[in-house]
Amino acid sequence: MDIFTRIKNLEIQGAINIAEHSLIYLKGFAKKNGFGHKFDLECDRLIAARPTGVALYNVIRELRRDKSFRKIDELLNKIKNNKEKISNYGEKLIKNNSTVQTHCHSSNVMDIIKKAAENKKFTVIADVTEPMHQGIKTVKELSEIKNIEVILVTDDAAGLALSHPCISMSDILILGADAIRKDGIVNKIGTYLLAVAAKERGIPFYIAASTLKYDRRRRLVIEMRKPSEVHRKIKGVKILNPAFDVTPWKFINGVITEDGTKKPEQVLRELKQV
Ligand code: RUB
Repeated sequence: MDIFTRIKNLEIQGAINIAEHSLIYLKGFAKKNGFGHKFDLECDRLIAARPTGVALYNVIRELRRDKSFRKIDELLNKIKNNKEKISNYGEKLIKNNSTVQTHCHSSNVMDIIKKAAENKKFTVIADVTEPMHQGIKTVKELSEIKNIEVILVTDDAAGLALSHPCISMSDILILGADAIRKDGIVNKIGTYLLAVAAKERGIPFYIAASTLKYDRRRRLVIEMRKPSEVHRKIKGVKILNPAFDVTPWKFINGVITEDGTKKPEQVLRELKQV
């Protein structure tokens, strides 16, 4: 199966994984075909496969300024080092005996949780994440880690974890991001609802994402996925299946980046710089 299909069908999922796999693919492509016109077309096809994923767009833009194997390796190293730094900063936010809540599957969040579990015991609540159930990937991966109690809930129950101890009250939410924009954080559908509920309960809401996800593009394209992921056809009903939503900054306490945890004002200032 080609990489475009693997991105589309979520076999390769998560913004930073998509950027990483794409770079590895482009390295192989350039070895066979060089860095000419065909290479440019391949870059365009990759960007179109995940329009919301700005890390993919940003690394390809940087690569196009210096089309070389050296640049590809430099970008791959940057992705790896950023992940490591984010996990070191993020793990400090997780306290011993606390409860962390997340949504979907973010490799940055997973790294933070795994790092924190090296010397702390805590609970992680994850929701299923309808309609494609990436939350299952999250809990399966976490079930292998000692020191963590893992709880899976439905998306509809996720709000209860913020308001009632029958699940285990969340102390903090940490989610990933596909894009960091002036208007807010773009992430898996459902993020916005969780952020609103967290604000209402006064529970800190953090995003873990590298500055490679700064999105200065004017237009935001929200990917509409297949209606069949939601339900089979119902006569007279239009089924919409947006894959991402936008959470405004007022709901976000901070962004855990490779440079440390930044307040929204700082991120907004940096987004203005080119
Ligand atoms: C995944 C998702 C993740 C972000 C960040 O959606 O929304 O939270 O992509 O992930 P999908 P990461 O499963 O549709 O790709 O931290 O790994 O970049």
